[in-house]
Amino acid sequence: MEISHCYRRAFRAMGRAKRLLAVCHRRPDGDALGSTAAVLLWCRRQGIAAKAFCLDPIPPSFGFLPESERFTSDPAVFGEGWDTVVVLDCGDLQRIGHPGVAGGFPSVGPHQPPTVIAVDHHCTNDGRYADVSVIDPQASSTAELVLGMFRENGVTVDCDLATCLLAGVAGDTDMLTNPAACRSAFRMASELLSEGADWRSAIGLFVRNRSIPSLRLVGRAMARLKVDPQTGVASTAVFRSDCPDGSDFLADGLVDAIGGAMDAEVILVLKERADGTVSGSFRTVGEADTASVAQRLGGGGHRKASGFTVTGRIVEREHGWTVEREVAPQDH
Ligand SMILES: [Mn+2]
Repeated sequence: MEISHCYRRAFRAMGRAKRLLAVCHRRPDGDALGSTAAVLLWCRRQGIAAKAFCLDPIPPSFGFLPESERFTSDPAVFGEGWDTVVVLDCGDLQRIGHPGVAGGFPSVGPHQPPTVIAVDHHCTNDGRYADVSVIDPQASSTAELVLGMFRENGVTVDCDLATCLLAGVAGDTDMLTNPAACRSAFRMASELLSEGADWRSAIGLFVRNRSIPSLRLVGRAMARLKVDPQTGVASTAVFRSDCPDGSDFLADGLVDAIGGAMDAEVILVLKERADGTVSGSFRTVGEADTASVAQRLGGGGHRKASGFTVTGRIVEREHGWTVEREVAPQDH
């Protein structure tokens, strides 16, 4: 289906909403938060009652985003009778991180499931969880698709909306430097800047965003880098003992900090997480399709940037760090 047709269908469905819940993935990034905040802003203008759900609280550095006060991390919000749910930047419903909605969203009345709209650019998204979807893996960011939908339907992009969408495209393209930074991303950033986007907030966020403890952690992780001469995979690991405050936040974005390595085909960062799982993040500027590897491990993402979470432990080998998965005991 042509993308402009998807834009019109999704926008019509949003326009019919009386109560709209916008949902993005857990461990949110600029794209998840920016595109979700943009939908909330539009709802406010239309007089549609709206909230947003993100399982993890918005990091303080994103506090500049308009509408951030309308985000909640309380799953009870799903029970508040939404006729429309817009799922943003989620390849599948598991990415939301709340098991209660992994199979779908609660009905408004006894026989009235909400209309589910997906807006996403993950190549692993088959759109099956949505009634209406705008999915384009060629798009730099979900924010680019939200902007496309607004433009197609004549929505005026003011400076607040532009700030949200700039945070999205800047986040997913590492400020227009990574392989997702296609021509349309540059064009979009330029348009948003001329609409008055607050670029100091939206871009400053990605350059001056590490505390001293976080920099120390990055240093330790970089010192552990190992490169496999056969595959060109450079890998490293972060352990719980590296996170003195016990949170996962210090290691956020580490894979992008290492992504500048010019002598590695693929970067892999493994992290022991506070909940006992191990997560992995891949980046590449080469031809490798990291999404398919991540998908085999139950994750997903893009060809050049993807991730997964498994139960297991991190193991050091001669040429790299790997994860040894724990096999669940069989039921008898
Ligand atoms: Mn994204």
